[in-house]
Amino acid sequence: MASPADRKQEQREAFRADDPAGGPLTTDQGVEVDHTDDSLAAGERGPTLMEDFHFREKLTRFDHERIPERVVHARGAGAYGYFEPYESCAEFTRAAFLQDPAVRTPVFVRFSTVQGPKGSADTVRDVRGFATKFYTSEGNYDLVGNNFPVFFIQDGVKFPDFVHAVKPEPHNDIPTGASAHDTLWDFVSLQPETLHAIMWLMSDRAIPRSYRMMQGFGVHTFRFVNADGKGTFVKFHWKPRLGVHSLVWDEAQECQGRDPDFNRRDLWDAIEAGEYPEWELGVQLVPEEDEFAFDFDLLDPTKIIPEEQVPVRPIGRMVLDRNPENFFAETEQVAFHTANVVPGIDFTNDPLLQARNFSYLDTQLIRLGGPNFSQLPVNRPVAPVRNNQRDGYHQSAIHSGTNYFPNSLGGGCPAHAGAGGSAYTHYAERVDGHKIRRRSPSFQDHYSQPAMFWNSMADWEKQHIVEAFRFELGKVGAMTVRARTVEHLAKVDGELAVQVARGVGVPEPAAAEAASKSASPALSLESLRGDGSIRTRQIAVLVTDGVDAEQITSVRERLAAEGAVVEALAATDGTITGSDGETYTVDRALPTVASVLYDAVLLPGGPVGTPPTAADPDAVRFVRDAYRHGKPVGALGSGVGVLSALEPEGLRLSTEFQRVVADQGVVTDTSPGPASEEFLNAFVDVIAAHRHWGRGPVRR
Ligand code: HDD
Repeated sequence: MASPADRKQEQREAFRADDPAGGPLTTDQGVEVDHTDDSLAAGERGPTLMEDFHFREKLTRFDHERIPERVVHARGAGAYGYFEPYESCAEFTRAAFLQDPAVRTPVFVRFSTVQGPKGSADTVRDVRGFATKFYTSEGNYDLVGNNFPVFFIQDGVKFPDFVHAVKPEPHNDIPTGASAHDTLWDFVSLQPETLHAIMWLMSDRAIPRSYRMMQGFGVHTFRFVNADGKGTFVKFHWKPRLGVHSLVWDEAQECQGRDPDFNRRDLWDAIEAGEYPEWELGVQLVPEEDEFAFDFDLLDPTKIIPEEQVPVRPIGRMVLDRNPENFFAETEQVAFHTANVVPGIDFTNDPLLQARNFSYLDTQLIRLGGPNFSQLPVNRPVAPVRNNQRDGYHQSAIHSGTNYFPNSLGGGCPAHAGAGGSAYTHYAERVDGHKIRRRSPSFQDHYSQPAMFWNSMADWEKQHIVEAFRFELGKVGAMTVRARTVEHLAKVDGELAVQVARGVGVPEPAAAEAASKSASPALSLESLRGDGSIRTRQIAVLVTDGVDAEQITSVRERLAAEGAVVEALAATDGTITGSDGETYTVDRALPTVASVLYDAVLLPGGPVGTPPTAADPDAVRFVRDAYRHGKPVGALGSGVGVLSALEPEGLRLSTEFQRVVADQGVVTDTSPGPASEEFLNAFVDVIAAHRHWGRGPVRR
């Protein structure tokens, strides 16, 4: 098998359609074109001539540039990287890529939103797709997951209904990228199996800070099969090294305007900067004998196995270290398929998974215009492909020899691999039953796990969930739909239902007990802080002429050493003059950015008594927004004055020199001069914590 480096080079070459050495413009036939600024005309002011084959070819090619966008997950961002196992998983699976820690398997990952079209904004409230193609030595393996561990429906036959309901409404194609509309909630209120995924959708998981800071889940229970043919149920988990972090709804909405590409820009920039995102792959393993040991059905994709019940065992790590060369060729044309499995990984009878195993191949046939999409560089396996499948649109292989089996004229090739060797062998599960169109009774409990999710949330997470329900249902015109949804919530948790009912103007349901008292602490964002580092966090330093240069330098050096990205923002681009008389470069002008694009803000001081940025309304708004969104705020010297001018309710600020005060994620020190070690440590700590809840209001 080619090394990852060779593979990278090979892929690069494959994409590089242009002559790498450069050269003059040509037609698609390689005929040189003198220039492409004027079409061929009969006289200087005469009509364009049909004879102009370059003009016709150029326009025709342009007219055909678009392919249908994905019916769901249309908007995405992708990257290449590699996967390496920590140790051999031979006890559970014979999959070659899970055997040897010394073997790196190349991967391509595509992250996506679900509802919105290709040009929609990134920070909408939605599920995020997390699809990984492993180019293994035994063929391609696709783990096509999401950042939620559960799905909205239990049987794929309902997928078109669910997608029609969540997509923009059919009469006016509104809303774009959003779930807050009548048809989705009508469906939800009539289909309680959606409730568990809906709880996730209303949580902060649905507005990730970064693709690099979200979990991924295979969702279904799959099956590992070892070399002896023994099966083990398995659920897949991706855990980000940087921890799981989210936006708050208000900023997510503002981000849609400030930077609709917020998440994909973040992924791209991090990889370009050499800050390669990393996830650990973990598995929950359930012996076959324990298939019925749970109070839910393992085949039901609306259920999780609580991590406290079956711990997640880390088996390897994935690093994304290369951006695509061409968005269309790679990210758009990549074709995932749940049925792309390798020996050692098999399916279960989860009815949603079975449906997916049909749908993905089917959709690529129309989306990519024919059956030969596996030949596209991004889809091409590194394992050799030999079969008698032939022809079709866009065939780019030149096959020779016979095209049938058995044959003698072709030497019997390609020969059968034969059972038992390296060939894929379907797990010999015993199946028998009557043909029925009916949901299993073991799939009927729709309330216990949504209740468990709710019970597992910290108070601030619960608060955000209530606010999300109020927002979403508040956008629903049909009061009957609002009321019906609240009735279902009452079966999840009485307090949740009452809180939502109060916000959306429907009768409060009678107080009810939670459907389940159980909790899974692993579900709370509080337990998903990752490595606790501040790597790649974006820190804004608000500067102006006269700013205390020593302060900026001391903070910049420390934060950069911790891997954070520090940017100096001023009223205008160019340079500012520091208190030391030196000029400093401004990274961005305040009117071109906003607080929602940063993770934290620092207000350095100026000459004693002058809060240097207080006079700039953009700067004041920046700080106010950062504060309202729970972001870390640091202020030094007279910079503290900007904060105190906002009169933050109940917040303690430093009032005397040499005194660092850290309160609710706000770290202040009124001392002039370089930041003290104590200040820097406290500021790094509050940035690592990401957000700080429970702050009182500030003056608007
Ligand atoms: Fe799906 C795309 C994930 C249920 C049918 N799905 C798609 C993508 C992801 C998922 C990440 C985007 C892949 C990419 O980046 O190209 N889908 C899921 C998960 C599901 C799920 C985690 C539930 C556990 N999907 C699901 C069902 C069906 C589909 C039940 C149909 C029966 N999904 C599709 C599709 C898409 C797709 C229509 C659209 C574009 C594509 O496949 O390539 O076939």
